[in-house]
Amino acid sequence: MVGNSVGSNGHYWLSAGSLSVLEEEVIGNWGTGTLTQTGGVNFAATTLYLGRYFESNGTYQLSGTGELSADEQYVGCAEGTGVFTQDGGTNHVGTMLYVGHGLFANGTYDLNDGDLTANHETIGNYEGTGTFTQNGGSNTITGSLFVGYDPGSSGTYELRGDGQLSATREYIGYEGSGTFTQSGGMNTVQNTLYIRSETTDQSAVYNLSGGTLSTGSIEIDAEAGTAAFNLSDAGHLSAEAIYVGVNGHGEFTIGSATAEAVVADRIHFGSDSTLLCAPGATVRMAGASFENENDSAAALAGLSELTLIFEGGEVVDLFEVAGNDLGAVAAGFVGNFALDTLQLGNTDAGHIQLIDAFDNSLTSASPEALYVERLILLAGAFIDFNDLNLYYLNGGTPKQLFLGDANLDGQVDTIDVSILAANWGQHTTWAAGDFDGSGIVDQLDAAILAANWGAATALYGESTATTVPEPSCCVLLFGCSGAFVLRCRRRLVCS
Ligand SMILES: [Ca+2]
Ligand SMILES: [Ca+2]
Ligand SMILES: [Ca+2]
Repeated sequence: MVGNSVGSNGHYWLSAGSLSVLEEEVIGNWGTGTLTQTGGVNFAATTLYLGRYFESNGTYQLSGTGELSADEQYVGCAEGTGVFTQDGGTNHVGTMLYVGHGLFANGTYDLNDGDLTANHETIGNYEGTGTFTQNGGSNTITGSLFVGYDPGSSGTYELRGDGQLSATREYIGYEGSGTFTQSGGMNTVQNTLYIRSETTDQSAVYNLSGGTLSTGSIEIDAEAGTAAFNLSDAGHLSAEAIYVGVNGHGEFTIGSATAEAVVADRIHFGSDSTLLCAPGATVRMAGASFENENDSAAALAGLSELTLIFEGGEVVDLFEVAGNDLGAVAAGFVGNFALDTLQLGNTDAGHIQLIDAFDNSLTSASPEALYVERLILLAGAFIDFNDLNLYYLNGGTPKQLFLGDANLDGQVDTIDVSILAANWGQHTTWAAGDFDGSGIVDQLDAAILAANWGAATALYGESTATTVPEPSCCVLLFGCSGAFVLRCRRRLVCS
């Protein structure tokens, strides 16, 4: 025991050899204690306390080649104050590390270099206040990290520099208040990152402005209070799935165009979700579906600034359409779940199927539609409309997208035929007539064009135009083989 009684002040230096304590090891019991370890081994068989009781102060300074291990560690316990500064060495916690445990307890852990391992870590516990600041080194948690989990507790984790953190699960908030601020380093969550608030006036927030967060799922929900994920600046998010506002209110914000987000399986906006985006905000959908159960276009207003890039290759990603199908009119692009930019293709091809699995626009009875300000179809682009409508602007008047409309002028006509003929047999894109994303312009594309021949964006008030009789050139194109197409192509080229 170092700093045992009230008013006492003790200091223990360990630079070599070993210190072995078979029962509790206490630095600052009722008084003030400091242990400075620059080398050697400190083994506490049961529990290490730093600042154990009322107004006690315990400080541990670990650096160099020092090795510390204890089954449990309390940094600030029961109205005490604990400070752990690790500039090197190894700290191994068998079961649980508590930083700020108990009412009026205050715990601080600064990890600047070296390694920390634990089964679980809780920052702010049992009405205590805990702060963990990681500027470097590694923090490896085989189980869970809790930041402000218990009622009345408050926890803060700051990850900066080149710090490495990993855990199976991470809980930001829950019944207390938790804030995770990452401006650098790497946070790897094997399973799920929970950002959750269950208590009024509490908050659970993850701010990612630099470094990388790599996680399985993220779940953002507040039954009461606030739950929010904020991505900005140089932050990089890589997630299997993101669930926003499924079991309570959840807020997802992309605050800068420079931030990166890649999703591998799905983004799901629940019935009580909010999306805010800065202009240019982008999410790369690497085989991910876009799911939406929200009936408030205003709550997902961020869609109007968002670019979604589908690049899942052969995977066909589902896209929930949510807009009231008003036809190809300007009003459809305002407050109607309209997306700023839909891009198909990037590092790999983009394939999507429109679906209408949820009734998002409650005032409309008809199937819903997708409105996008800007439509970009790169190599391999494929859209299965699934009998649903997609409208776009691309800087001009509202148009409906049809298969076969190579030049994106809102209608399938002889111009599209000539484009297709001019690119026959070529490896090329939608704009050159590859409507099925196969990478080559061939009979299948001609058949698609034929099937949509005469489709045209309806003028306001009209129903969508239907197929009109095919001209002779198209009969040749679609009814026959490539030989006829070539003939037709020559004719088009020469005429
Ligand atoms: Ca829908
Ligand atoms: Ca056209
Ligand atoms: Ca093709």
